[in-house]
Amino acid sequence: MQATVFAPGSATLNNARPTGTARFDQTQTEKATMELPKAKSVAPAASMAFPKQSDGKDTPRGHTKNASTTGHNYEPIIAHLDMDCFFAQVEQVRRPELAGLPVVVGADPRHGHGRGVVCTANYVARKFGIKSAIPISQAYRLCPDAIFLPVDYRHYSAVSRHIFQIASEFAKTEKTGIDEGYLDLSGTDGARTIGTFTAAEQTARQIKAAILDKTGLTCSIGIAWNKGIAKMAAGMQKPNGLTVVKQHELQAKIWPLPAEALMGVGPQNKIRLNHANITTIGQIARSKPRVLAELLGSWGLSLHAAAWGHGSVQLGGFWQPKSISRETTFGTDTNNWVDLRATLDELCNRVHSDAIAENVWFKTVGVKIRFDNFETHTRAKSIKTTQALESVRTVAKDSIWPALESGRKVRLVGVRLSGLVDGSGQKKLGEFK
Ligand code: DCP
Ligand code: MG
Repeated sequence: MQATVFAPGSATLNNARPTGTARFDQTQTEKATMELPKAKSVAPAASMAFPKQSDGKDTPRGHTKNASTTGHNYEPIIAHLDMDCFFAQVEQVRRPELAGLPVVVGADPRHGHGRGVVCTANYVARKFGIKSAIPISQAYRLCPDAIFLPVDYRHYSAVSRHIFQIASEFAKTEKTGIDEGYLDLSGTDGARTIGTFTAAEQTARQIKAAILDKTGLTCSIGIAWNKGIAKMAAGMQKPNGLTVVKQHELQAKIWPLPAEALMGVGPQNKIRLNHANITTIGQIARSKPRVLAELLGSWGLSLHAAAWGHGSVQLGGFWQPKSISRETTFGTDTNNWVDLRATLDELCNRVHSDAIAENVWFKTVGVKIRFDNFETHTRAKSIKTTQALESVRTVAKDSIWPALESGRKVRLVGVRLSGLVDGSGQKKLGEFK
């Protein structure tokens, strides 16, 4: 089988968002990005659930052995839901003929010479070593026979909204990303008392079944006593998993995991911890808080608490992206103003469509330009909060023009909308300051 690249003519692609001029698709790679709000801190906060400790000496300094400080008379039970290989799976649903084939969603590989990255790959493609964020050219080398598809962010957003609408019929939800969020499966004081892990597991099964029934998509759900542990649990049995971790299983199921599996341990912290011979969550838990503080500052103390199973149980409001951006890498670096202008207009159209799809208004329009030597400039301008395409185009053009005057060759241009305001219930311009 030859590599199939953006295969035309299928019902699927008819549903896809318009991809602009033929030239754009054939010669350029595009990346759509949504910046998520920062992950909530795992530091001990007003609302915490404390695990039961097996003995007093294991209780970390400064923490009590009380079950809950939420003020409710039930134990918090939190689930984390994460869709399986989300973009790829959505594509497979609308193109059933892809079943069983390796599918990669991301930039155009252009027979191994494409210049963007992989957004995601289905589990068949992952067996070849393809994963999110690797260069598309590398993905092509790993599996030239894979089906490579462009990103249809608008469609994935619509499916995402549908999924959380379904989930919210069962429980309070907090969407934290396009394909993930938390559910509160705790007991309630009212008629719909749940309250046990067994009941929570049943509800999670019903949610998984409803999502599958209504969208054809599978997800993985983790259930635990706080958000951080629930998120780890969700990742333990992917795809289509349902994993319950109870307080008494902290040491058996969570402590053996690598340090970086703990929310808040990023690449830098991982390196620092590894240098101190701390490689597992259990080793973080067993480390002296003073040692962690010396290594990572006050964040070390937060990680120590998290490793002992302390974490937030409070669900926040609805997820809203902080910014929406689109950028294009030219197939060949160019200083042709007509090409640059056409691409910029196309990016404005797309980023604007994304904002409409997300139902957000925006206050700031930014542009990004990368020259052939990788020198990168960004510029942003704030305007009156709006949803107008014309404003995006005008500000983008005015902002990028000074950088183009030099006549230097350009590798990449991008447009970004930020200062986003939820549009639901806010129909009149005058309502925005
Ligand atoms: N995504 C992206 N670029 C990345 C990572 C992710 O565009 N570097 C997009 C594509 C994913 C979606 O976000 O489908 C959700 O991200 P996840 O990390 O949840 O990854 P998947 O859902 O694809 O796979 P998994 O089954 O591991 O959750
Ligand atoms: Mg996912």
